[in-house]
Amino acid sequence: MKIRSLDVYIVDLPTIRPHQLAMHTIVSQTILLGCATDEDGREGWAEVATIGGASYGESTPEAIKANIDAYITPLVIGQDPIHFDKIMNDVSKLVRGNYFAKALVEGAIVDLAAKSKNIAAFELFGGQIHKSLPIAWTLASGNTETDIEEAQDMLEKKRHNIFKLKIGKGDPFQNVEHVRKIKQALGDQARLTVDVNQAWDEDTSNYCIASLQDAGVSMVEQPLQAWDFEGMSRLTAKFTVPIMADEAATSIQDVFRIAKYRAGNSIALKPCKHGGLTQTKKVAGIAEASGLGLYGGTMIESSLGTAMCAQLYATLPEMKFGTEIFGPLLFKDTLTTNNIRFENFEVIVPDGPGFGMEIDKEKVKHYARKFQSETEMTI
Ligand code: MUC
Ligand code: MG
Repeated sequence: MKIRSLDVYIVDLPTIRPHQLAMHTIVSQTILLGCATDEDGREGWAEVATIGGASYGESTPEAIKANIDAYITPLVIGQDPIHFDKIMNDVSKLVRGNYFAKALVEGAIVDLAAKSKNIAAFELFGGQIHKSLPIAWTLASGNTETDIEEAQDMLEKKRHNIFKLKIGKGDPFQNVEHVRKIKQALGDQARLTVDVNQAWDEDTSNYCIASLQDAGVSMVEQPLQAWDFEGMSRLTAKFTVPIMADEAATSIQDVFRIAKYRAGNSIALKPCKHGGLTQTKKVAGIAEASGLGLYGGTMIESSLGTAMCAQLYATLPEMKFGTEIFGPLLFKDTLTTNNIRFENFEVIVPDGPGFGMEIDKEKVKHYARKFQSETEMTI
């Protein structure tokens, strides 16, 4: 059975509260959905999410769609979806970079291939090792008291006991104070990590990470700019608190360099930034071989993108730092008719067919960008 069409939709989905990162505050998340169809009319769907236009990374939503439409779709039409790795290998010979675009295309093809065999997508990646995964929540309201109340509520509901604090916006010393207050309020009930999203230089990091370590933070994510491998290497050697590479850990070659130069002692996985699920497995292999701890990251995807992450992460032997695939819980609405289950501090891995999610086409039409006219939309 051959791939007949591949369509990409840009969707803006509102969040339940502003989500403040160092470089951008999300009130509406821009999501890309890819739909591949085969000659039987079967559909495969995938999702990648982007944060803050061009402020987080180079893959903007508009560029992802334009590059798929112009350069990737023509290479994919007429291929057999079960050959998803061969297809993406051929694509990579003619399309450089474009990791988010490749992840979206590969995901839609994988969903289609798995559905055509009536199996879960994780069966195509070696099978499911974990039925559920530990799940962190990100405290990012921009206000210390609100974050403390939110964390206490999550603990009471048994939803999360690991919290990632988004810092890096504003004065670094106030950032540290914010973390200290939250740690004091929560005590030993929860584990705290921080994500600086590249906002600090090395001097600031040296001073602030010492204080964060002292405050009992259990991991510091991407304090320096993504290109600063040497600085990350020095911080990793200096501190006992684990330093995690996120924005720096994209291609398999980047991850190999991180391993070789110890530019971080752990990495955040995200299928979108590695260029898809197959590439994510390769990244995990490099990490396993070199002793880098793994974290199941998110770009804050909705239910479909979260299912993709969960299904792939479920095939990896060990997630030393757990996961943070909380995306669906941050949105006011959902783009699927079914939803992901979160229970007892864990996310339950959905189990197929495909990624196990049913797209809600009315919702997709409702939230799709207005410049996409009804005639452009084939769903
Ligand atoms: C990031 O940089 O890790 C993940 C969770 C969150 O709140 O922001 C993202 C992106
Ligand atoms: Mg991060």
